[in-house]
Amino acid sequence: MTLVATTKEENMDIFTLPTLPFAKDALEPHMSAETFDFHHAKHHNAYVGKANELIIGTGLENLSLEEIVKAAKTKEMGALFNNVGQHYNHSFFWNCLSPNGGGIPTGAIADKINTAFGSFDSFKTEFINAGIGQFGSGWVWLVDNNGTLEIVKTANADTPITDGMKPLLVCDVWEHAYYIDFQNRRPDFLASFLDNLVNWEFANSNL
Ligand code: MN3
Repeated sequence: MTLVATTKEENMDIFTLPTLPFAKDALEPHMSAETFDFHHAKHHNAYVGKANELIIGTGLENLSLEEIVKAAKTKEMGALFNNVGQHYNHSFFWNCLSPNGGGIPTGAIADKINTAFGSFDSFKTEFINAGIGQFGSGWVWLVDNNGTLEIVKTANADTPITDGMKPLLVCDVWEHAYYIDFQNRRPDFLASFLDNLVNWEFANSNL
């Protein structure tokens, strides 16, 4: 067997897997290091790798990630959209988690949530129910839709940025997000996300 030196040039990738903004065991026991070994290092990494293959020759290579997501949707480039959409959504999601997160929001988002949903408890119920109600794989979001805060759910790789909404917060409700820690108990995962993990500081920074 002969080992052949690779001619593949390094550092040519358009997309790179972002480093987690915390240690992979920092969210335990609510989200385990094993979950991150699969969810970040395998699932997200696979979307990044596939996106790097599919972007070649599209003419979109020099756009920003958000612009590529929108262009792939408009041009109905389904395979590229699925992978760049998932790259965008996951990159956003990691920032929505914090070892010091969870509980009642503070800052400007707290007021906006009270205005839009009546109370934090109503928001919480509506967010969890939207996550439970997303049939199959997808995402539940808190968005700014033309100045009004709304909860929206998207299927598979879909993302509210293609509908002109500004994401403030997201929770991944694909099974791979919670199966290791919660098995089939998606409602418990969503409640734990809001009680223990949600990064309100990041949500505030997106306003
Ligand atoms: Mn995921």
